[in-house]
Amino acid sequence: QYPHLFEPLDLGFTTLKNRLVMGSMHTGLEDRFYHYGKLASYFEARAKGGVGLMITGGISPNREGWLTPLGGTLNRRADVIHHARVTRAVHKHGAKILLQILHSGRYGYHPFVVAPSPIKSPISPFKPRQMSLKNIQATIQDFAHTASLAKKAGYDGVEIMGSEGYLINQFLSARTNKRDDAYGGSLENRMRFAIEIVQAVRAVVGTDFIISFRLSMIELVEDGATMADVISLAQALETVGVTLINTGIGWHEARVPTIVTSVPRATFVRYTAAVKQAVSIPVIAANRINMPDTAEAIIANGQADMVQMARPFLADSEWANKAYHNQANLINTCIGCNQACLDHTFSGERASCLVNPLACHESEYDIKPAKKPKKVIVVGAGVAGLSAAVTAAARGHQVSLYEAKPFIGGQFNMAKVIPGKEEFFETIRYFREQIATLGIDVHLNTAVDKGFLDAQSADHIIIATGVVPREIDITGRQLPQVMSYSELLTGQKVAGERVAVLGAGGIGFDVAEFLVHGASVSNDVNDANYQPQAQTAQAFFEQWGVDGDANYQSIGALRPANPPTPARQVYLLQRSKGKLGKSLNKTTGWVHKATIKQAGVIQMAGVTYDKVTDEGLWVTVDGTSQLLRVDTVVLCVGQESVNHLMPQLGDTPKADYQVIGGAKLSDRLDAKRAIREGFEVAVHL
Ligand code: MDE
Ligand code: FAD
Ligand code: SF4
Repeated sequence: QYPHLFEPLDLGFTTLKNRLVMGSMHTGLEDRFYHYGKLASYFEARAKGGVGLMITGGISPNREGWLTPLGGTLNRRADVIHHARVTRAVHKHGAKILLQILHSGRYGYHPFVVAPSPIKSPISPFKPRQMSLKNIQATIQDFAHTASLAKKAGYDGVEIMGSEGYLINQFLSARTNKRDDAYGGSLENRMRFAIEIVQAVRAVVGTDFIISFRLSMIELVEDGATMADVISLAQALETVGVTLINTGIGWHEARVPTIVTSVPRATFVRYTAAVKQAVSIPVIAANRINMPDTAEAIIANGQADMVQMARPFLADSEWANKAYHNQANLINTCIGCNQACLDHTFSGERASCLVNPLACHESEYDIKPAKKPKKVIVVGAGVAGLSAAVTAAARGHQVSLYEAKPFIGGQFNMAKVIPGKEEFFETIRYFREQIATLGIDVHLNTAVDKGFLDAQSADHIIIATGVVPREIDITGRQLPQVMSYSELLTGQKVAGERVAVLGAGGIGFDVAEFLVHGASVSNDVNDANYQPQAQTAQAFFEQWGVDGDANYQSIGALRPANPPTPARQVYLLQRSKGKLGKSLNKTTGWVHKATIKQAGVIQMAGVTYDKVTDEGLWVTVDGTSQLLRVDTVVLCVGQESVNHLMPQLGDTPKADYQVIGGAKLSDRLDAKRAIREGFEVAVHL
């Protein structure tokens, strides 16, 4: 079904078995050599899963280029042996692998940072030292040295990280390069560092070694490149012997979302397509591509020669094999949440995946078929219960799943109706397909009670009954205009024109976005055939101020933003003092904060909620009582665990009981923990 994706690509001196590239992801395992066994298992799983070409996380050519203190390097012969474990594991399965060489420049989190000019980045506390000419030459040689060691370690090539605002990008851009020597000033001078690195690398690795260059197709920062600049660089790179041009989109400090879930699928491919027109070497498209239909269309339409996906291969190591065997419906789709991957990377934790807790822990869980299949009952088909049920059934246990509602998915059914979170639907689809494939015995519309469970002859009972919205004791709660987030997001109640949202955690922000967007909940929202409607690329460009012309002449591809007119006036309130949104996730929180700011949401902190009357909501702020004239109040004030099915002290249960997900603990609940707990309980049955 995906003929273009699985057509080999002949590079002259070597052939890639298909058009799928697993993009570079810093997992945290590459920084310590005692983790290279785990790193090899992680790559091997994806090579076995059918990916043609893989790229390692960024490895610095020297100490100055570290992302974090004592980051991974490949600059001593002694390092080669560790890297060779990775390349051997990948080659066993016919895949190829490139080492990414990444010098962080001013993005490094350590005191040795350097840059073309001594200008601090807005997202790093360290001011860089300006590189001297001698330092530049030495750094070029360090790239070449690392590339030569990469060849010795068995890599099929290297990728030179020239995008995302790292050192090479800092040289390329007038934003960060204020030099007046041969490496600054004109475009030709700013390109010199990149070109000399490629030349030096090519000189040491010979002609039969892949050099991929990750090129910033759009920078999305002030003083950034135009498409004409990008094409000039692409053509110069081709001339000096680059084999593949890979796509980078935006700098880390850009204030336009580039990979989060609310970015519509394949939005940025048009820019890669423009570069492809201008060069004759293969180009790779990237960013928010997560399913085979999208990937196939990119190649079939001639927009790129290969498609890079990074997080989708974390989410499902068998992605490529499933696509090849026409089983796209069984793919565990990356939902673009960043919660267990990029958020972990930016906070120094090992990466994993929200929908696949096995990712980057392949050698630490022993998922074997059960020696003696057991009878397992799972109560609750939210993501915790689904994860437990599917993992247990995959191991050969006999699983019965009971769900009170007429559909599976629990709270994910509310998440998926938030504008920009449509991908959450894919997780429900994945579990639905797994249930069918594994033959799990599902009982919908079945709220079980203690008596029912006591009467069963199960070995294990897993309680995954989740959470319900917390109530607060406020005068006026019984009024029809006061509703829980659950009543709003399931369509039981509809908001008016002026709305106060009480509580500014993740759900409060989501609800505020739902309200300003004017989203509604359709009748077919829980049908198996429901198809969520994501934002169009055009609307996304308007909202965030991006020049959608593939041959853009706007500097950095930025234009004045034109966000949509909000559908309602919304107040977002929190009881604690300080800025709203502190609990939001690291790499996505700023997108939510920016969205509600664009929509004119009035944010108030340090608020006491007094009462709701027909006039509106009475609050006290800084000791002063005031009336917010709203016609609707939505409560997003936390959640309570539903755990009454667990045995109490004095009970003598016949089965072994376990509790997971929201039912276990509602405090700081997220799907990452819920899915992991479901997985872990089932692995150990
Ligand atoms: P923050 O709280 O968002 O910002 C801090 C303050 O700075 C202000 N700010 C700015 N002001 C002016 N102009 C700007 N451009 C600008 N940018 C930020 C903010 O407003 C804020 O001020 P305040 O509002 O509080 O007054 O920043 P943070 O420091 O908490 O974190 C920032 C992040 C790095 C998380 C971030 O910005 C990130 O979310 N950006 C998007 C990243 C992204 O999605 N990139 C694309 C894909 S990732 C990729 O391709 C490569 C990833 C490299 C990884 S892995 C390497 C490869 O293998 C490297 C991991 C590095 C570990 C150290
Ligand atoms: P639930 O989802 O609550 O599922 C419990 C299930 O058990 C329900 O289907 C319920 O009907 C069933 N049940 C209860 N009692 C019984 C019974 N007696 N018999 C049978 N069945 C029963 N998390 C993230 O990580 N990232 C996000 O971006 C995110 N966004 C969210 C946005 C919104 C709007 C909401 C509401 C939640 C969001 N979450 C997010 C939270 C995430 O959805 C929850 O963490 C997760 O769903 C909890 O899973 P669970 O299985 O423990 O519980
Ligand atoms: Fe994708 Fe979220 Fe998994 Fe990261 S954690 S790979 S974004 S699903």
